[in-house]
Amino acid sequence: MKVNTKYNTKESLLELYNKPLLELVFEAATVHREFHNPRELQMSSLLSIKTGGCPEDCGYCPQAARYHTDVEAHKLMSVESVLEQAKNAKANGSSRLCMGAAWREVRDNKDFDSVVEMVQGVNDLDMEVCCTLGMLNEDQAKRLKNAGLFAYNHNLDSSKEFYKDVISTREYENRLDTIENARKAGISVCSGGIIGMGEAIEDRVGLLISYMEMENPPESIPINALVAVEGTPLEDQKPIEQWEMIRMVATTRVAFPESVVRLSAGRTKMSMEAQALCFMGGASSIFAGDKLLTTPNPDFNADKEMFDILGLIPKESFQDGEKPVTHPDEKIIARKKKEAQRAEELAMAKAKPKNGDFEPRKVSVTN
Ligand code: SAM
Ligand code: DTB
Ligand code: SF4
Repeated sequence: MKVNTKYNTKESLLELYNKPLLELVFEAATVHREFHNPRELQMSSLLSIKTGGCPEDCGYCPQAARYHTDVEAHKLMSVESVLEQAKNAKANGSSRLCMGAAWREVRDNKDFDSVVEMVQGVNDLDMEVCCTLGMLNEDQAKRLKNAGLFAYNHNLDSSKEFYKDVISTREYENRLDTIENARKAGISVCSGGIIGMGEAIEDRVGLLISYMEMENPPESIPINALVAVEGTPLEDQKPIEQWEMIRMVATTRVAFPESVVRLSAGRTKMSMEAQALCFMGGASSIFAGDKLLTTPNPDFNADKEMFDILGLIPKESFQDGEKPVTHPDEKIIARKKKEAQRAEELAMAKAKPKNGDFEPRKVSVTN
C-alpha cells in the first residue's frame, strides 16, 4: 500500500495531524510495524560535494550566494576525496551517502562527469548513493542511473501555495518536472519538506497532498526542521516545537505506509526522547555525522549512545530496493580517450625536433 486511501484528502490528513498526540503516534507505530522493521534505523551520511555560491533564492538556505552567511564557497570536491569520505562514512556505520551540490541545475560539463564518477565509485562500495544536485533533465537522470545512482533527492519543501513565499527563482512545477525525470529514468525518488518556516499546518499537509497526487509517491520522504541560519531571510524564525516534528513524521508515516520517512535536519534541537517518539512514529532513518551539508548535526558518539539506549540496529544498504548496476559511462570513456590522445600528441611533439632546429651530427671518435 503506497498511499493510505483512508487519508487522501486535505481534511482527513488535517484531522490525522491534529489527533491527540499519543493516538497519532500509536496509529503511526501500528502502520510502521506492518511495513517496516521497527528496530532498524538507517544511518545516512551527507556530503556537500560543492558548497555555496548558489544563484537561487531559497529563503532557508545558507548556500545561496545572495545571503551573507558564514558559508564559504568551494568548488567541486575531487572524486578521490569523495571516495575517501564515503569509505569513512561506511566504516562508521552509514549504508547510504547523499551527495549535495549547491547548484540550481545540473549542466553537461566536466563537473557533471566527475559526479558520474563519484556515483560509480560509491555504488561500487555497496552503499546506496543518493544525489541532490538541483534541477535535472531526463538524459542527465539516465546517465546517473546508468552510473549506479540509487536515489535522487529533490524536495518540494512545502505546499504549492506556501512555496512561493520562500523561493521565487524557481517554480513548484520545475521541481515536479525534475522528480518526474528521475522517476522516468528508473531512479528511486527522495523528496520531502521543511517545517518551521512560518507555514500553516495546512501547508504541511499540503506538501503530503502533492505527493499523494503523484502516480508514484516518493520511496523516501525526508522531514526537516528549519535550521535558521544567520544571514538568511528566515534567520529569525522561532524553532518549532518538537511535538510538531513528531506529528509531521507520524502523519507522513500513516499517509505513505511503504515509504522510508527520514528524520533529517533539526535533530540538534531535539531531545533523545523526542527523537524516540519520531522513531516510534515511523521515522526509520537519520543523517549521521557531525555535519549536515553546512550546519551542525548531533555527533557520532551521541547517536551511538542513542542506538544503544533505544535498542536500535543500523539498517543495511539495499533493504528497500535492489543495488543498481554500475555501467561504464560513454561520455567519460570518450573524454578520457581524447585526453589520452592529446597527451600522446603533445609528448610526440616535444620529442620531435622542430623544423629548422639544428641537430648536431653525431661523430664517433676512434683512436
Ligand atoms: N541545490 C539542490 C536543491 O536545492 O535541490 C540541492 C541542495 S539543497 C541544500 C537540499 C535541501 O536541503 C533543500 O531542498 C532543503 O529542503 C534542505 N535545506 C536547505 N537548507 C536548509 C535549512 N536551513 N534547514 C532545513 N533544511 C534545509
Ligand atoms: C534533505 O531533505 N535534508 C538534507 C538532504 N535532504 C540533502 C539537507 C539538509 C540541509 C540542512 C542545511 C545545511 O546543512 O546546509
Ligand atoms: Fe541553491 Fe539548493 Fe540552497 Fe536553493 S536549496 S539556494 S537551490 S543550494
